[in-house]
Amino acid sequence: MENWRPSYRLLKYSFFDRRANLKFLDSSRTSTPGRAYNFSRSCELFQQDVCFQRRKFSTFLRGSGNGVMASLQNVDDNRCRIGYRNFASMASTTVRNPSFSVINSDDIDYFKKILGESGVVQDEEKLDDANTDWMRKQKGSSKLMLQPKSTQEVSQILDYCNSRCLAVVPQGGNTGLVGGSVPVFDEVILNVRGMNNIISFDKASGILVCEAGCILENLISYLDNEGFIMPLDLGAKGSCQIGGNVSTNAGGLRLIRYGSLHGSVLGLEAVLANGTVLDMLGTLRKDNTGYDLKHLFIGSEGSLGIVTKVSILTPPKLSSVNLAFLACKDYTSCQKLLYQAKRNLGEILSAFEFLDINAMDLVLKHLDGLRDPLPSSTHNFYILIETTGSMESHDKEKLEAFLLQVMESGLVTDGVLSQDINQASSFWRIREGIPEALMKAGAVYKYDLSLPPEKMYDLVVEMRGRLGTEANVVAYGHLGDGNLHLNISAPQYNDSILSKIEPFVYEWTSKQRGSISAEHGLGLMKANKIHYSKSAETVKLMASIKTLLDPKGILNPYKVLPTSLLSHS
Ligand code: FAD
Ligand code: 2HG
Ligand code: ZN
Repeated sequence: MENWRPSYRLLKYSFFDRRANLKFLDSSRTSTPGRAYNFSRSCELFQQDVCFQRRKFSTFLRGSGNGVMASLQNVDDNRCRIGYRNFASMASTTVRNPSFSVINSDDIDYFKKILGESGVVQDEEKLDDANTDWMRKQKGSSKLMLQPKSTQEVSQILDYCNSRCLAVVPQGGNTGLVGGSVPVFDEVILNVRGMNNIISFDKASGILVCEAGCILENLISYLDNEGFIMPLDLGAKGSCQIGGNVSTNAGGLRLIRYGSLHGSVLGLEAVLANGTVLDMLGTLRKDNTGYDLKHLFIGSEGSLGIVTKVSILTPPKLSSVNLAFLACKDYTSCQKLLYQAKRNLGEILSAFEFLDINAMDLVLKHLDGLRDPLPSSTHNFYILIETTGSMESHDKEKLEAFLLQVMESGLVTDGVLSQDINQASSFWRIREGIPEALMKAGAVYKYDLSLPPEKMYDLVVEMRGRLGTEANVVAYGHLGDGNLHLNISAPQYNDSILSKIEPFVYEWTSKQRGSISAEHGLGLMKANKIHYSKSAETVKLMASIKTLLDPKGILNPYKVLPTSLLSHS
């Protein structure tokens, strides 16, 4: 108990407090609710960092001859071969589907006719951004981005692309981490960012209906004013779109409390490859009339249709939020702590995140303005526990009793309770800043695994043994959901490191009947790895569904499924 700091008063960051604080931090934004009370400011810094990072990376990687970018070689007019160095899980070679047409001036004229000049983007700088993924591992060579403003326009675009056999990449905020949101070759980029209206919000039921291009953080702000929250929250909230979230079935920091989007999304509207609009935009909690087809579009990463509208159940905003930053000496203690937290905190537990010492060191080294919340000694593991409830005294009593118990039993060796909004924000920044810190550290091999929690850290230890001093193995993630983010950081990408990681990491995961993609999807990077987590029969059925809905394969080609299984390949 000696390390515990009783002087820290429990955090009571009511939503009023957060708004007030926000004004103080950034008067241009009036509300950024939920845990993300100060994200407006950090988000702006973050965006600048990313831009800077992009410039830095492109110079470094492209110029070094050691780059991860694809090099496109013309084979003939219609056929190109993309030659990837086999870095970080990408298909070693992907061949452009020769049945796809190449965009011509008649196509551009047609798109301008239906979308107007502003909906047809050919500007090089904008295209360069849209062609490059967040991790700067994939780069396409699209010459065209379309920005429709209505479902009807999306339908017209797809009808036309299908008849012309033009391949299309749906893109949202382009924050995906598996290379799914950018073209592989010259696919047309379709971004629904112009479709960003809230259609309705019913305060009685908490059901929000909105267009797919709404930025997640804007929805969070809107709902905060109405006394509600979004059931999902993630570090990329300032850029990602709800359509992208639904299409990836994004998990994030609240899944432990509110479940996956398969539960919260009540309905959606999607446009199929041939332009057919599927109206499945129900707002009912219960509807067992036939197959629930909306689920096909949740998590199919733009390979079956473009999501244009979403209906989502949002939980009420609760006034009492507490955040504890705790240290554990070993991984077994982290697991036991989770077990106890689920039992003792019960319905008020709203996040249970973990990071190991390597993740903590990386964040403190690469992100400005962050301090170790538990500086008195070093710790092997850190846990963030958030509680959210409706009665402050009750929540406080519960949390204090829980913390006393886990300190006394030795499960937790040190800890602080956030005492104000800024402190809570800096705790979250440590956890949410890890992907950004990894990008700053150099090359990163990223794995997003679902594993039995009791086995999870064995993989990390084995990986360290395999890699020795060649790379830094960093582990963190959504422990409460059994989701490990295993990141391997090195000064540069190289084949020796990769050969020690793969296929070992996939085989290990498969042996545990785990998933090789817990929440980020398969995209381009893992399309050919699906068999590690799904049976041959299941993958075959997926391929039949893809062929049924998109017979020419124009939607997000080369992604999600092995191309060899698709009849149009
Ligand atoms: P994009 O990246 O643009 O696209 C992702 C995929 O969806 C692509 O395959 C694309 O083709 C498809 N798509 C996009 N919009 C549509 C549409 N309207 N219709 C059909 N298909 C579409 N993910 C998590 O699950 N949990 C996290 O905690 C998390 N944290 C992150 C933190 C950081 C810092 C970053 C950079 C990423 C994080 N991600 C996380 C990954 C990413 O943010 C999510 O996958 C997010 O849902 C992607 O949304 P987006 O709008 O950026 O989509
Ligand atoms: C997170 O939880 C994201 O921070 C990103 O899902 C994970 O960078 C990663 O591996
Ligand atoms: Zn995550």
